[in-house]
Amino acid sequence: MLTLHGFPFSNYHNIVKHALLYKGIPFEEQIAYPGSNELMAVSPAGKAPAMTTESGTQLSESSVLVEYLEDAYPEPSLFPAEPDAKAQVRQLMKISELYLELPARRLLPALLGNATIHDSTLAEVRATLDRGTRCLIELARFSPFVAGNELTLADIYLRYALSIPKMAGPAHLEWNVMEAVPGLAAWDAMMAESGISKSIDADMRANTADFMAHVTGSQG
Ligand SMILES: N[C@@H](CCC(=O)N[C@@H](CS)C(=O)NCC(=O)O)C(=O)O
Repeated sequence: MLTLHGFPFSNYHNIVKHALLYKGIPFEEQIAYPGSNELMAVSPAGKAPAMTTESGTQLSESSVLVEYLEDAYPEPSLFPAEPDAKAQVRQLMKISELYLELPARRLLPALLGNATIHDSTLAEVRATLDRGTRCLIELARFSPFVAGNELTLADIYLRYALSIPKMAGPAHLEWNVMEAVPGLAAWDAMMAESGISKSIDADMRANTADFMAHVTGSQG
């Protein structure tokens, strides 16, 4: 059986877990935290998530993992068949990661601990988030899904890419992504209603204490 290595508090882990659950692929979830020997053994960069395929191949990087799932388990598909539409979904996935998730992630030390973030960093983060926001306003359709009338990987990527901006914006930037993009809040509420989202969110909440203990332990 396929194994997903990582931890349920991780938004990147949850991108892959959501795709696995949507496709109905049987998998085992192996809890492994960054910095642990378990994760280093399967992920050369030591990042979550990683995957051991049914044939025993070890892979990492969430976008690689979800593309692998599409290739190995094509139905139900999370991409449109038509090449231009498929590229537009990939474009939204990339934008979600590069211009929303990654800049906001720079504020994690302040969100998870009590680190002070320099004003110049806050300004850089905000500038990149504004870029991501402009992209979403231009590209996201919310009709009702991000790329049209079918759920795609663009929805799954955006849902979990927004986890940190949703917290970091109001807490550190006097900015709220949910208000900045018309249609985003209603789409987010719709996404949260799915059974898969609810089970992932419940697993995430259940993992919070263990993850925080791991973070505190590895810092102390
Ligand atoms: N580009 C990676 C990012 C994964 C990532 O940053 N995962 C976090 C957990 S949410 C992690 O493992 N952080 C530990 C580290 O950066 O050392 C992916 O798409 O899988």
